[in-house]
Amino acid sequence: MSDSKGIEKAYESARQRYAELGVDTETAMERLGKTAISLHCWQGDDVGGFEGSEGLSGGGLMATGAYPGKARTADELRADLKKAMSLIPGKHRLNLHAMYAETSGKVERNELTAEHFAAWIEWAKVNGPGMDFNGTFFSHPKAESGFTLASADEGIRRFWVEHGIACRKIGAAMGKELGTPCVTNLWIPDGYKDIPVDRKGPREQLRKSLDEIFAESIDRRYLLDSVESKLFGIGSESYVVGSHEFYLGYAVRNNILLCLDTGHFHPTEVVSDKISSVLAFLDEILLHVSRGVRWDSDHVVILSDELRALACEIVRGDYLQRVHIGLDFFDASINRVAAWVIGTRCMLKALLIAMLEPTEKLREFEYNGDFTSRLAILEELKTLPFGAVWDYYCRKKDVPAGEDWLKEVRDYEAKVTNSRQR
Ligand code: RNT
Ligand code: ZN
Repeated sequence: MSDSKGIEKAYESARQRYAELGVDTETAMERLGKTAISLHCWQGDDVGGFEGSEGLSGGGLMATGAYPGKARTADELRADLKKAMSLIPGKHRLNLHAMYAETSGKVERNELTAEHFAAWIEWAKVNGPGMDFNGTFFSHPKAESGFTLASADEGIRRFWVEHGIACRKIGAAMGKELGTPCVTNLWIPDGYKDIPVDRKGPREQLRKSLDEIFAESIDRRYLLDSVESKLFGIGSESYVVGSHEFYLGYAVRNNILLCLDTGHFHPTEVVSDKISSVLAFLDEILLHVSRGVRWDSDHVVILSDELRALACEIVRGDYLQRVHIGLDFFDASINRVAAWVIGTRCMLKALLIAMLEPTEKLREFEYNGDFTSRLAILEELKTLPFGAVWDYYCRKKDVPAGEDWLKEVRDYEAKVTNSRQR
């Protein structure tokens, strides 16, 4: 990567180039600096958690690969996250799963409290502007039947309802403690591998369970509830109880957040086109930005056309306050710290590119029916020097520009993660 002088020089010429189109690069960088991404803890240990079990099981989720050095303890995971965050410009949130509780001895999931996350909350006070949270409705003996909140077994259903209630209390405590609402997301794996006869029954069960979980109203300054849909999973190919229509309806009726995971739709469907539709009826949404390759494979997010389209929709619609951007991928085949850094930097790059767009100008073309200019300028924008603005932004935020971050990950690997034995 070039030295500071080179970065400044490149930035200066990029600044002028964007100014020609009426775009102020300084305003774009300022806006980007105010945008927090929620970094998911589970990339650091392949969705393992600290409950002492064999790790990820059931729920149709799969982390493939055996790259050495994964975090084995909460302290290691926090250290890895801190390293990743030090290579990402800006201040970002921490997204935790219930199975990352730190308990001395076994505590059942329906008995978890905020105390079991005290160390994480303390960490977030120092390292980030806030926390988000998720109930863990998989990797558990009571989820082995494939059904949790939609279970016809009252004991099982009740257990998971209690877990959901516990998670909302934990989320509220996190939000209160950190002074920023904790988006607490609920995703369940419930569904059938093969064609069911009764599609209605489990959905009625799920609705009843959700009503019980969300019965207590909690101050939105502390907690924002969200529900995540899915089209299919491994082992639930034919029927998923919590489908898109189900949760969209539930979220609209109950005025809670809907979580759109970019890997949870048919491969020809795109979440970028759903944002302005669902936000016509919902106050806020949560995104799980992921990358499915042929299926919901949760590959590391890259700067794809769809990622750019997603960022454009958020920025063009002026939705930055209403769309909570969380990441959801887990790749065990590459360095896990690098995975966080790559995915998060790509998300930020996509947002920066969107913020560097002369949107008003493009809108005018569109309103006036000048689709020729619209297409022409959109294509010209693709080769504008946003990379120079990005490098300058990274330097400004005291993190490595260009590929320089990789050397730091390699150093960390040699000094820290390589010495970890499984
Ligand atoms: C599963 C959902 C869910 C999980 C995480 C670990 O398909 O995407 O969000 O990936 O909660
Ligand atoms: Zn998700």
